[in-house]
Amino acid sequence: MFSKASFLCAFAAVGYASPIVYPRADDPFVFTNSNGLNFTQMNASLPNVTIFATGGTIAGSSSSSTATTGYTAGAVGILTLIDAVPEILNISNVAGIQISNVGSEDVTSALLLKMAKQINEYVCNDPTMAGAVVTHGTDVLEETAFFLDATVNCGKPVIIVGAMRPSTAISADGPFNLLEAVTVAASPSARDRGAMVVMNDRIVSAYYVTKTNANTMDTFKAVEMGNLGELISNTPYFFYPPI
Ligand code: DAS
Repeated sequence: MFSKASFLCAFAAVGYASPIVYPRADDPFVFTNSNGLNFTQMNASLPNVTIFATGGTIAGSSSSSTATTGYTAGAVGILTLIDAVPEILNISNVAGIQISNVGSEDVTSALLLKMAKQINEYVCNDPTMAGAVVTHGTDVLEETAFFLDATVNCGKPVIIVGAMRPSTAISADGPFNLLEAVTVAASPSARDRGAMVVMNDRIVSAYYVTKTNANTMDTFKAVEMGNLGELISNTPYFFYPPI
């Protein structure tokens, strides 16, 4: 594990073009950092992001590709979510932590505290980490986002993301949402803005965000100035500077 990492670091250090590695076949991890987080690649020229997976529809599964209700939430693991979006590895080195795999109706206070504690420990306190992504069920996503906004003690982006269609649906929104979430978490322009919800091309303040519709993909909205920006072709554009 470390030998591959050393190889990649040495490769980068001598100034070759940055290696992009897709270690899909037998060994999904190429690098373990000092906190014990396993990364699916380590490209020295890219920022590092940790994805905390908690479950929800983004990790949901159904026997029907057209079912957007009645599926099992929290059925698919974090590595499968990452594997579905190899484009993530052009943006960031990602480490995945499976913190739970439940529908968000089963997110407890203990689980919330665990999320905040781990994000503070593994992301805020680690100078090599750019930001955090939390994959989450949408039903209480805004409550978790608000909680993390209040309890994560650093200016690094904390992005909460979910999906309205399970991973098995035609045009599942989870993979693109996850790519956008990692992109914002890795972006310096996202610093010092508190926690944010990134879904359906929108970047929304955790303080203001609300789920407005039980079924549609454009459900997360905000009043007043809570709509912070949007992504176009996976590039984040913020409407205002951070304050
Ligand atoms: N039951 C929902 C949840 O986990 C499904 C979803 O993610 O939208 O919140």
